[in-house]
Order: sequence, then C-alpha cells, then structure tokens
Amino acid sequence: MAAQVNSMVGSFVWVEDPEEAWMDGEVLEVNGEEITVNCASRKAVVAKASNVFPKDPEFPPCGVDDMTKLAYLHEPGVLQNLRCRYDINEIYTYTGNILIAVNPFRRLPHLYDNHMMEQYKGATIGELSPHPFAVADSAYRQMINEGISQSILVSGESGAGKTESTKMLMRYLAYMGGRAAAEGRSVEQQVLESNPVLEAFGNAKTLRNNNSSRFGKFVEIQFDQSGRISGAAIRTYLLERSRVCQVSDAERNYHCFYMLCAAPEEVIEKYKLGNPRTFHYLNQSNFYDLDGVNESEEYLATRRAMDIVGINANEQDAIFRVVAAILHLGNVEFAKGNEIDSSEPKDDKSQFHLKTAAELLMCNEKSLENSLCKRVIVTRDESITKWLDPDAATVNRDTLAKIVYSRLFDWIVSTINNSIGQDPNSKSLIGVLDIYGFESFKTNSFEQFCINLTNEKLQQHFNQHVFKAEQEEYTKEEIDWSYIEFIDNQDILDLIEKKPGGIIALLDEACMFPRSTHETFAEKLYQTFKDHKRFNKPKLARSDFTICHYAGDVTYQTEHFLDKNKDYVVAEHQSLLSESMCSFVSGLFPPLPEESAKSSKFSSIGSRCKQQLQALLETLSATEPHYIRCVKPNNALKPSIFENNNVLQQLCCGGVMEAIRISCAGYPTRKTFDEFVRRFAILAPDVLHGGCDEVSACKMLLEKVNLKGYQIGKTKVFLRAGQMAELDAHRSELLGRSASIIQRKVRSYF
Ligand code: AOV
Ligand code: MG
Repeated sequence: MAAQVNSMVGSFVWVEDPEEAWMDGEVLEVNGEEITVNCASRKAVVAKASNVFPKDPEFPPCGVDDMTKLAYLHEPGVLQNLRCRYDINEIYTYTGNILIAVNPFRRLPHLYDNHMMEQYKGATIGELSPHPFAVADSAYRQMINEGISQSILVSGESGAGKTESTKMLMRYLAYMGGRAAAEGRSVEQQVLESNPVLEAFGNAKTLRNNNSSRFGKFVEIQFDQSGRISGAAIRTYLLERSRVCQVSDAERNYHCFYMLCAAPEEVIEKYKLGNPRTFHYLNQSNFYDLDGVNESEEYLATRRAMDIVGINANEQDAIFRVVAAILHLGNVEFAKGNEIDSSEPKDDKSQFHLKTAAELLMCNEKSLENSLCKRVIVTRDESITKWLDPDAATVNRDTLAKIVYSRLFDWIVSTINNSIGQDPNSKSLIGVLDIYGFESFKTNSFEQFCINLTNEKLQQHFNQHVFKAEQEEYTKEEIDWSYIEFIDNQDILDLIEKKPGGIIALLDEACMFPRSTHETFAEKLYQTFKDHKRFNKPKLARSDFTICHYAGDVTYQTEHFLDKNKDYVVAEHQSLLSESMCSFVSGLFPPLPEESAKSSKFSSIGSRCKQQLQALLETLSATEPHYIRCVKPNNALKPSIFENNNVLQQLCCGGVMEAIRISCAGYPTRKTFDEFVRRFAILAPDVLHGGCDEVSACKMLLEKVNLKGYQIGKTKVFLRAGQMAELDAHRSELLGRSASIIQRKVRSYF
C-alpha cells in the first residue's frame, strides 16, 4: 500500500513503530521526505514520508462493521478499526465477504442465544452486525435458492477460535434445518453432539489453547429438497498420535484420560485406576487440572453425548476400558532380561500393570509381554525371533499405545457417521471446515510439516477464489482493471508434493530403503533442492531444512520424519489384538487381506495426508466458499489485550490484508445484465417497454439512478463497493410504495 500522504503541518497521521506497529500523532514539520510527528505516547518522531499514513479525522468512535467502508483503507486503519471494535466487544468485522473474528477470551452469551439466531434468520448480510450466524444464514439461503453446495472455511492459528466458531455455525445450521417436532435423537442433535464426543478424544490442553483440537475436521451437512438436514458426514484429518505417550510440560494428554480418572467409584475400581499423577502417560507433564472444568461431570456429559450420537452403553464401556488399558500399558517399564539384549517387565508394579492391561484388552498376558519384548524378523528363508532391549521394548510399548488410540478414535468417528447416516439423495450440502492453522515452533517435526502443507493447500484455494477468480473475471469481461500482485504459492506446493521428486516423494523413498537414516534423507533434500528458492539449508545444520512458506520460514528437524511417516501396525501387535476375546478390541484390528500381510509394503502418512487434502479440495471446489478468519489478539489467552503486531501478522498470514485491497480496489458486486434488469427494472419501468437490448437497458437504469464509477463488462454489470446498497435502497422504497407492504431496508453489498 503506497503511502497516500499529503502530510500537512497540523494534519493527523499514523507512523510506524517497532513495538506498537502504528502510532498516531500530529504532523509538526515537513522537510522534504522527512516528516516530524508529535505522538501522544512519545514526543516527536521523525519518519520517512513513505512510512506515514493519513488518519481519518472523522473515524467513527465505534469503528465500521466492514473494512471496505473505511475512508482510508490501510494497515493502521484496519488495525484501529479491529481494535476499537474489540474494546467494546464487537469481535466480528467483515472484509467484503470474509468474516474476521477476534477471540474475546470471555463468554459473551447474549451474542449466541436463540434470540440472536432468530434475528439472523433471513436477514441480509450487512443488515445486522457481522456474525458467524450471518455467514451460516447466507450459505443456507444460497444453497436453498440457487441449489449450489456451500462451504464455510474457518482458519486461524491455534487458540484463535476456529472450533468455537465452527460450533456456532453448526448450531445455526441445525436451527435452520432442524425438524420442529422433537423426535428423540434427531439428525441435527446428533450432528451437534458429535462435537463434545470428538473433543473428549481428540482435544487436549496445549501451551496455546486449553482446548486445542489435535485433528482437523470437515463436517458435511446434507439437506433434503425442503432444506431440512437429512444426513451428515464427518471427516477427520491426522490425529496427533504422539501425544498419547508423550506430553510436554504444562500441556496435557487427551481430555478423555483425565475424565476417566474422575469417573464414578465403581468404574475406577473396575479399571484399577486412580490419581492421574500415578500414570506415566499423564505425569510427564506436571499439569492436571483445567480451570473451571470438573472432570467427573465431563465424564458423565461425554457419556450422555455418546448416547445421543449412537454409541451404545456396551460400546462406551469398551471404549473407556481401552482408554484405561492404555494408561496401564504406559506404566509397564522394562529391565534387562536373562538373555543378552533382552528385556522383561521391570518389577512387580510393571507386572501388575501389564496384567491389568492384558485383562482390559482381553488378551493373553504372556502374549502381550512377548509382543512388547520380542520381534519376529522374517527373512527370505526363515523367521527369527529377536529380543528387544529395554529401550526398544519401551518404544515398542508406545507404538502399541498409539496405534490402539488412533484406531479407537477412527472407530468413534466412523460409528458416529454410521449412526447419523448419509442421505444418498441429498443434492446440496454445507461443509464446515475446522482445521489447525499454520504452525511454527522452536522445533518443528513431521506433524508441523503436514499441518503446514494443509495450510498451503487451503491458502491456495483462498488465493484462487479471492484473487485469481476476481482477476480472471475482470479479464474475461474485458473491463478496465489494473492488476494487483499477490503471492502465489504453487511453487511451495510443488516443492512438497510433486511426484516424483517432491519432499514427500523423497521421504517415501527413504522410508522404503532399509538403510536410510534421517541424515541420508536430509542430504538427499539438500542435493535435490539446492537451487530451489523456497528451500534452504540452514547454516550449521546437519539434518534440518527450511521451507519458505507463504506465512513465513519454518525450519524442520528431520530426526523423526522417517518413523513418523511410516504407517504400519507391528505384526505382533496386529496378531495379539485381532485375537482379543473382546469383539470390540479385535474389531479395531480386522485381519489384513492376504497379500498386504505378506508384502511389507508400507503406507505413508505423508502421501495419505496429500491424498486426503486432494479429496477435500475437490469437494471444496464444487462448493461456493465462505471464509471466516479467526484472530488471536494475545498469547496470554486473556480478555482485553490486543497486541497490534501479533494481530497484524495473523491478518497478513491469512491473506486478509491482500483481500481487503483487492476487494476495495475492484468491483465487489457483479450481476448479469439479465439478473440486473430483472432486479432493478422497477426503478425505471419504461426501459423495458422501449424494446431495447439488455445492455442498453442496464445503462439506462444506471443513468437514471445517477451511479458513477461502475463498469459494463461483456455479460455483467460491475458495481463498486456500496453501490448495490444504494440501488437496493431505491428498489425497496419503490416496492414498499407500490405494493404497500413494509419491506426491510436491504443493505446488501452482494
Ligand atoms: P482453535 O480451535 O482455533 O484452536 P478454540 O475455538 O478452541 O481455538 O478457542 C480457544 C478458546 O478461546 C476457547 O476455548 C474459548 O475459551 C475462547 N474462545 C474462542 N472463541 C470464543 C468466543 N466466540 N467467545 C468466547 N470465548 C471464545 V486449535 O484447535 O488449538 O488450532 O488446534
Ligand atoms: Mg480447535
């Protein structure tokens, strides 16, 4: 954004500031390219003219509900607007058709009650305050009126409020598409209650969010001809498995473990549980209690939600029995055994936990011990049983815990899906996507790599929709339009996904080659991409690599890439659990088809992630997208703190700044000549009787209402921001008069 400064002494401006991002003040002196500004907080600041922006002297004290209404659209103006709205709990703001949601970190119940939903029903976007209900309503009505499937994509960094926003969208859609008659377990109730169940097993406290979703989720809500919810499908992406047996300080394991430890007495006795502090999988971190959360109540609430989504009492018992077994498994420690490099349960305590885990999983205790301490190696001619040393046995134990938990999670998702049911006749659906935002930590492993790939893909979708589509439309219509540059990220996607030769392909290759190590893998990356402008080898690094993502550089540590990419069940674990006396447990490990059991062909998590994303994007591309960008105003997770630089960084990463520019610079409203004439003929009924063609009719209509600055394309009329509202206002007035019915004053921008 070029500074459009016409700084005169005495005018009010914004100046860049390293800490506050932008400070406002009054111009004291203009000296060629140097401007001296008197800032309220500090005294005089001398800045380059290009870093000084004009400040709107008539800025409304409560801000504007759509950025495109700002008199001066620039970075400091956008920030000022979000900030002053945030201060009065106006946490939602539009940017054209993107909804920006700033996390209030405090309950605002009045914003989301039934009365509010009633208000938004059928209201035009822009008529009421910005809100996720308005987005959901607009999606719902577009689906009904135009028969086009819709999607609402919610994004933002961890703790920004994606999951909370998603739940509101789902509540609104359930409200609109619900059946009035209470018929027990209705589809919409099941859809809503799937949230607490999935959160119990897939959410955990992290440093960034006390209720962080550790999986991605796409909920597809299907509707019948009459706009009633007729089915739903939940797709989940990449549950973080490592958390089951490895918890960093001040974080927690999945919520379900703590709930179970607070279950009613008889459950605790039956599963031989106790204080969470006594379990290795929980006590690696010294954090147990969440503020304001009563785990005993959560346990009961989760079971009630499970009832509703169609998981019966026996299945619930089995689920929690398996969760308990995982806790006991984690307490089995190993010591050196009698044979060289062998291992055995360390002491009586370990033996007790091993026995309990075996009981709970309903498998043979000795078989469980063997599956942890031994490994059968199949060579061309024979199979050899090899002992594992205590360290290897511990790793093996964790591998078992992780695969059991991840199968359990998948079982829950697929059971919910079966119980809700799909509507094969549904023609239109609304998909809601809640997926982890971009991650960049001190150390970044394979999980961050997959998460960031997901974000690159979605960013491209966003780019394509907002930017490419916009520009292509203007070009196609041959209307006057000077191109705005935006960052395309296809080159990053090629770097990661290209087949052959991309990072995932090279990783899969390394995984299939027995002698590879993370070092040989890194070396291969360095060689292959040494000239790639999105790839760097950090100085001094021996096995790290950096990708220049759209949202910034991230350096990945390759140490566990190979292991984490391999998705296979250890043969011993498979045979142990598929022979469990408990049909629930054996059902989690169905027998493998003949060939795949023999060939040790591995399946790659990276490639699966890529395929899942491909499928998701195919689904999305058949829908009309709506975007919600969630913003986290501070890292303390506290109300009333708004950190400018932090917010700005998120707006840039999410492409919001670019979208603002393009939406204002361009023509946010467009209608085909035919649509336009049909809608606005009432403004000048004589044009229709004149027998002229549609284009001339459009022009005449526009002249009649005296609009300026619009464009006539080849097939459509293009209007500047706000012009549609003007036209609609005229129209409503006339309609009101001629039909003598009171019309809502339409202020739609779209
Ligand atoms: P996330 O989904 O974006 O993070 P959440 O939706 O879980 O973030 O929000 C984090 C926390 O912020 C919630 O637990 C609430 O305490 C608070 N919060 C968010 N939105 C609102 C709101 N509209 N009103 C009140 N409080 C809110 V992650 O899943 O970590 O990427 O993996
Ligand atoms: Mg979440």
